[in-house]
Amino acid sequence: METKVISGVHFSSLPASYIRPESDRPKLSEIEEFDNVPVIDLGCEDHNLIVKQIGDACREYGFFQVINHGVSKALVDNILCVAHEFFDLSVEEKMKLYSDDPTKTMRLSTSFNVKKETVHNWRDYLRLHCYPLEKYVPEWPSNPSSFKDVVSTYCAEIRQLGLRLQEDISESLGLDKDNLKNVLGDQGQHMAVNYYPACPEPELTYGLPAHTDPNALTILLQDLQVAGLQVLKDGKWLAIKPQPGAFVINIGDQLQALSNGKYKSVWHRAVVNADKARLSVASFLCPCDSANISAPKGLTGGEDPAVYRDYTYNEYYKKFWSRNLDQEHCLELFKN
Ligand SMILES: O=C(O)CCC(=O)C(=O)O
Repeated sequence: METKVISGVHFSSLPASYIRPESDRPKLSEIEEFDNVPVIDLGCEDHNLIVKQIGDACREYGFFQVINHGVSKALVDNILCVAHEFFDLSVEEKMKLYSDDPTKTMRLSTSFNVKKETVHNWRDYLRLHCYPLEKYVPEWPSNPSSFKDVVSTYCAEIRQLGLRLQEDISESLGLDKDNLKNVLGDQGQHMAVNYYPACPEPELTYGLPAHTDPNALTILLQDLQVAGLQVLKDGKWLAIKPQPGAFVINIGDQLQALSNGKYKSVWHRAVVNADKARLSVASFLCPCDSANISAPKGLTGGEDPAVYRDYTYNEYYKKFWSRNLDQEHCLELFKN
């Protein structure tokens, strides 16, 4: 029972299987807010300025926020609304979609990788493959009835935003704008709709423990009402306050590798709270399985030898899911 969904179930105390050892707790009262998170205005007419700001943010932080990104407020409101409706369904209804098999292209699950982990995380999540839409939308939930329509429109717009950002990131590395996109191939797109119920003892557990994202680029939409995302900066965990109209953009492991370690795939985690459920929608752009991840020539050589060996994304992804989330950075296993 402890490996099944937690949303819609009443808990008066935290079950033992979620309690972290004392040395590995979020220390919520000590966390400061990150008040100079780069916010990049993608509507700015000065393209060179955008590219420079993105390069600075990727080098210094591995993440940034974007505004004026072209995804309408109505669509953002709609996806948050339909996601809340989904998690408000009865446990019986949600359990029809439950699976703990990470190879499934559509599943509702809980925690992170329940078969591998020793301590669970206070999260349920709906994981969807989203590209190409016509292949995957038919298997998505049909309850709530607007789910497929709203989520597929959102996915298409987020994909355009992600590809545009990859062009800017490519330019910021001094590469041709299509360079990274060409290496990444016909990219897959996955979504995790994360739901973190109010937690009876938030000091003792995580929604998601510290991890980096195994893909290329992540676009995160945070519930405006409830904070929970934290990133590691200079050895300190800092809270990212949700900002109206913004997406949080994370550099994933593959962009760290392709940039030859110049850009950082940032460690981040989600914490929970006692009062309110929190929701986030993470969209992941993933290299195609056969993409050969090898830093471009312009970024290696001389004083900058290749930090990582060449590998295919398929090899990396299998390795990532065969491990527990809060182990060492998976990229460490691919170092030269
Ligand atoms: O909920 C969040 O803020 C973080 C989500 C996340 O890191 C993930 O889905 O990989």
